[in-house]
Order: sequence, then C-alpha cells, then structure tokens
Amino acid sequence: MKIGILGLANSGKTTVFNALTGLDLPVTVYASVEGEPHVGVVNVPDHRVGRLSEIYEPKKTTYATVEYIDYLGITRGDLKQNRKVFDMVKDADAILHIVRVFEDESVAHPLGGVNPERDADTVEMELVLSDLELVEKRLERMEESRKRGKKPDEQERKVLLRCREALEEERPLRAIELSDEELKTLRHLQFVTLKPEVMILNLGEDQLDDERVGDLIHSLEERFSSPVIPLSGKIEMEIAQLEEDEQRGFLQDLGITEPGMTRVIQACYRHLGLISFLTVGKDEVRAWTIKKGTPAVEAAGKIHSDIERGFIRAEVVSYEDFLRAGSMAVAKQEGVVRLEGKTYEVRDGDIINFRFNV
Ligand SMILES: Nc1nc2c(ncn2[C@@H]2O[C@H](COP(=O)(O)OP(=O)(O)OP(=O)(O)O)[C@@H](O)[C@H]2O)c(=O)[nH]1
Ligand SMILES: [Mg+2]
Repeated sequence: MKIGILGLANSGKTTVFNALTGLDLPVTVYASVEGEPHVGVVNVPDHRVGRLSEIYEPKKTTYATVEYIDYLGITRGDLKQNRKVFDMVKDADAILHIVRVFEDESVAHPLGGVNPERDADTVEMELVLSDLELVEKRLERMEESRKRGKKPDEQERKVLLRCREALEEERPLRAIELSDEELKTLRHLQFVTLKPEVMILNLGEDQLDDERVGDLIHSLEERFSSPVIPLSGKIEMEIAQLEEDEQRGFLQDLGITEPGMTRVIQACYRHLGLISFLTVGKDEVRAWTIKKGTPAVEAAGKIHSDIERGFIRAEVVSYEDFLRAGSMAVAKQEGVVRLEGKTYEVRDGDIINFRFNV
C-alpha cells in the first residue's frame, strides 16, 4: 500500500513522515520549495506474523508493507506548483493530510497564523480545484475529437459531467456515489479527491491533552468524512528513533498507548477496508494485504497469477483456531482446517494454503 503525505508548507509533513517511518530526514523551519520526494517503507505491525514465525521458524518472515511518500507542501492558489505534488501521489492508494495545530513562533505559517480548520479547507480546496481542472481538460479534449468526427465515449462523458458538478460545488469526488463501472471509467484520470483520506492533527508537545482537540477532531471528521488522528509529530519522531523497548517506556509516560506509526496504519487499513491473510511454512511466514470481501481465488492471485489460474481449493484455518491447536497437524485432526472454493470470502487472520494446478 502506498500513502501520499499532503499538507501546507511547514505543517510538519516531514516530521510526521519521520515519525511514521523511523527515518531521520532533516526538517526545516523554512518551507521546502523543491527537491526530491522522500520515500519510506515500513512493515505493517502484525503480532500474528511474529507468533507464527516463532512456531515455524521459517527462513524468511515477511510483513505486509506500507510505503509513505513525503513531498512539497500545497500552496494556496498555485495550481501549477500543486500539480507537482499531485502528480507525485497519483498512484497512491490513500492520502494522509497533515494539519498543523502546534504553535511555534519560529516556524513560519504560510497563511500567517495557526488555524487548523481554515488550513484543512485550504488544502481540500486545492485538491478539488486540481481535479476540476483535470475534468475540464478531459471534457475539452473529448469535445475536440468529437468535432474531428470521433465518437466520444458517452459513458465517460456522463460521469465526467457529474464529477464536474460535484467539484464545482466544492465537494470531493469521494463524496459522490459512483458505481464500480463508473470508477473504472475514471481510473485513467487518477483524481486525487477520489482517494480515501486520513487526516492527522499535528499537535504541539503541550497540546496532547488539550480538550479543544476533541472538538476539532469531531468537526473535521464531520466536514470531510475522513478519520482524524491526533498525534504529536515532533515527539513521535523522537520516539521513533529509539530502540523498541525504550519506545514503550516513553509512550507510557506520555499516556500514549500505541505509537503513531501503528495508529496511522491501523486507521488506514480500517478506512480502506483492508485485511490480511497469512501463509505459513518452513520457507516463509508471510502476511498479505487484501480488501475485505476478496474471494479466495483473487487472494491467491496476490501471491502468484499461476495460483489464481490453476486454483483448485484453499485450505483455510483461522489464526485463533490454529493457535489453539498449536500445529497444523493437530488443527487438521480437530477438523478446524476447512476446504474452501474459489468464491470463499477470505477473512482477516485466515491462514491459507492454496492448492493449485498449472
Ligand atoms: N513544536 C513543534 N514543532 C514542530 C512539530 N512538527 C513540526 N515542527 C517543526 O516545524 C518545522 C517544519 O517541520 P517539517 O516537518 O519540516 O514541515 P513540512 O511540512 O515537511 O515542511 P515543508 O516540507 O517545508 O513544507 C520544523 O522546524 C519542525 O521541527 C510539532 O509537533 N511541534
Ligand atoms: Mg517537508
């Protein structure tokens, strides 16, 4: 899964990126205006993978991963500059929108002062404008080719007109109802407001138990229908640099139950409707990410297209049943290993062995 980080300049994007990846890229008090995007890949925390790995002692243990990209800030009213950022996150599966809440005189605010609601609106507006421009260009191009005698794709035109209407009303495309068919028609345009979004409130060290934060979360969640996660980028970044056992202690002292790294990934999984299934063996224990509702045959295709093509059956046992049994042999004796067909809907934590024939 790939997650693009967006937000105004100096909202703490790189700080949060460091917190989420454990990397240590320089953060600056001035706004970055150019440079290369930062990419960081992290394992999706999953205690089941660790436990299964202890049992199987495989040669290789592979967690699902998330890739974060951090780039420039969004500038109000500069579509050309913003296009660079949107192009960068075009193929991301989700957007992480960083909103500055922390107060710090020494860190300039591009709009003059800290105001999270206005900032969130500003960024969302730029996203909407960018998609609106894409829609209009596309419609123009379709019109031109119609004049040249080419028959336009009526289905695409119809859905684009609906998109334009929503965007003109300042609504993101994720807020309108689109069928799978329509989504497919739009896919090539890679709209940024179609991507699921999670918002991060980047709190100052002194704002962790500020009660106004609760109201702010509520208000933003209502307005943008995106989950909002409060975290202190700066503290979490410092904690992310520590060894794991040291991290626990620091978090406890601060009354933080889970590090931001975990909370953000969990929120994204929940919001995107993602789950994991597991494969086990002496060679490898591994977690695979799929959408909730994925049939077994498609899940098999995640591993290899041959397994999808030659799919015969899936041997499935839930992680809990497997742990209770203690081994695959006992699980089979106890009858908790089921044989499932192509259409079986894979569940979170299913341990699967695919039988296939190529
Ligand atoms: N006090 C405080 N300062 C923060 C926090 N998060 C970020 N900062 C500071 O704000 C400044 C900008 O942080 P960055 O992470 O570089 O912000 P950015 O959004 O990546 O900025 P650009 O890439 O330039 O747009 C740095 O000096 C950070 O140390 C925070 O939670 N508290
Ligand atoms: Mg930055």
